[in-house]
Amino acid sequence: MTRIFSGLKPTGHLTLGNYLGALRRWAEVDQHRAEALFCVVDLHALTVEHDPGRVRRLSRQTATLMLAAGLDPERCVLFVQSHVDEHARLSYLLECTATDGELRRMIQYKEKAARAQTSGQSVRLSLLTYPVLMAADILAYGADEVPVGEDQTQHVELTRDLAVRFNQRYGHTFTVPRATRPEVAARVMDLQDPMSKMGKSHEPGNGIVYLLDEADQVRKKIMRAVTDSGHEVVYDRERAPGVANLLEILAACSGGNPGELATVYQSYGALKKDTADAVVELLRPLRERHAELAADPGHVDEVLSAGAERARAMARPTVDAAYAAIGLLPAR
Ligand code: AQP
Repeated sequence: MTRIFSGLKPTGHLTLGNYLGALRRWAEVDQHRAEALFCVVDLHALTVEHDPGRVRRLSRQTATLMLAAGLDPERCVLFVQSHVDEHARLSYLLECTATDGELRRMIQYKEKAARAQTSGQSVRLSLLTYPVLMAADILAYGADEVPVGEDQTQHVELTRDLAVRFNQRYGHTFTVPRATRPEVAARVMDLQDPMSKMGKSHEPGNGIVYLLDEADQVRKKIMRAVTDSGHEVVYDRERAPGVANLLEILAACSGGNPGELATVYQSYGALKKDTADAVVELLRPLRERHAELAADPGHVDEVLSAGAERARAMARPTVDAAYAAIGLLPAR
């Protein structure tokens, strides 16, 4: 059976981009067709300046939202990365497989390092090695597929390179995974700056729709979205990125096609109104279920504890095999 792995970083409140680009498909499709592991990748949240209490709160909130979105612990393994030591154990071996040059070429590293420097912060070494830990997350479980949004494709490519290199040098140990992407909304853009993606760790503002926003806030943000200088509703990511973003969001919510939807609208106002309605309706059940689950944090913790136990048992044989293959003396 196909095995899949994916995760969410607790670096901020989850956004509409995280939902449309990742979480919704995990819940609606992936957990039903494969042996699936979904993880709150909390170690990745430490690669940038962070508040310890906030990371802890966001980790539980992220797990709660994953359950609220429909991830079912009977169908998939849901857990927190730092609860399973195998991720960090394997990451070191992969650091001994990756090169400095290939990590410095990662686009996310360049963008986040530049952002840290602009705000006067030093760049943590873990920001550079982050894709190696991500490779360990995936390879430890022998995942065949990694469902991610567009921004993570380069990291999955690196994971493939490391797996192939390790296998060639030390003998076959890892499954070589591939990235899979949603057909629409693989990259939801910021509503106020449609040239940059809607990111959960970005400065909060009207450009970002959070999954836990009240319906009124969602409506206000979408109605205020930056559109383009013309009046015609066309689907053109290059020349009309603001309108294209709204069409993609609407298509993702309603199951339509952005190009075809463009022909339906005569004005930006009508497009915004329908998009706002569609997003509010999409998020309503998720917010309601989140409220129920958040009232019982003990239940969420039990799910995470059982998930970590299952994940550990799945990862350990592969990580032990990698330790042996690379030349380390087994502990007795
Ligand atoms: N704007 C987006 N559109 C579509 N998909 C998106 N994803 C993130 N933003 C968008 C997908 O959501 C998953 C979350 O991955 P992550 O938590 O590791 O964070 P990320 O990819 O770095 O995205 P964020 O939310 O922008 O986090 P920050 O701001 O901390 O960097 C991935 O599958 C991602 O593709």
